[in-house]
Amino acid sequence: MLTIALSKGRILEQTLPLLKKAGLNISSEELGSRKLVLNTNLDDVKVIILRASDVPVFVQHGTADIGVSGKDVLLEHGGLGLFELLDLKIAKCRLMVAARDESDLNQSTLKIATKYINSTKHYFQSKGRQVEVIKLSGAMELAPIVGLANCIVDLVDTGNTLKANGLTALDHIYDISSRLIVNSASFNTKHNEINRWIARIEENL
Ligand code: PRT
Ligand code: MG
Repeated sequence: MLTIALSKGRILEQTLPLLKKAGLNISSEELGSRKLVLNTNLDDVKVIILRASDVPVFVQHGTADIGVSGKDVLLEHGGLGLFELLDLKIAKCRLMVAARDESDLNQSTLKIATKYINSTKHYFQSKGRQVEVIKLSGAMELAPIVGLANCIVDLVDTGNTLKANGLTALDHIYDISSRLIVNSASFNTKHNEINRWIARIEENL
């Protein structure tokens, strides 16, 4: 039995075509249901649907053998107990620093609102900057507007969300794409099966 963890949203949407090309299908009835454990065309493969940030947690603990996670999520998770084996080059975006304008960054101690605590601390430490990081789980764009923070660190794709909230992307931290991750114990015990899937996915990327 092989369990694959995916998150609902763009990762599910963009991973399904890759799995299909590799020979794994999920029926539209399964996808349209509210089930969190989905059957596939293969008796020995199932797919579980999780919150994006929980995918590496399930893979770390071996509840899922394989998962697909954004590099943003993996940088926060830390990668314990799992291997990152393939860049699927889907769900691409950039992790950026954004503020109303450049002058908002001229603070001796910069207040930053983000859900990406580790990446943010690491980036500003490497720049030798003193920061206070405020952890939020969403609607980061609001923080500079209401004076909770001087700037934010968030994912940017088209830039429309920043623009709609009067913010500008100022510094680029990391190029993000989704990665195929594998539980390190599963990679040993199910080596042939997992390698076969990885090869099939890779040749269709
Ligand atoms: O459960 P949760 O809500 O936390 O996650 P989710 O439901 O969004 O999960 P899912 O499966 O959709 O995947 C999220 C992953 O997609 C992230 O971890 C990234 O790796 C990747 N990704 C790629 C993005 C974006 N692009 C993106 N633009 N995730 C989020 N956004 C958000 C961003 O946070 C901002 O609010 O979109 C907004 C910006 O978009 P633009 O186009 O206006 O710039
Ligand atoms: Mg979402």
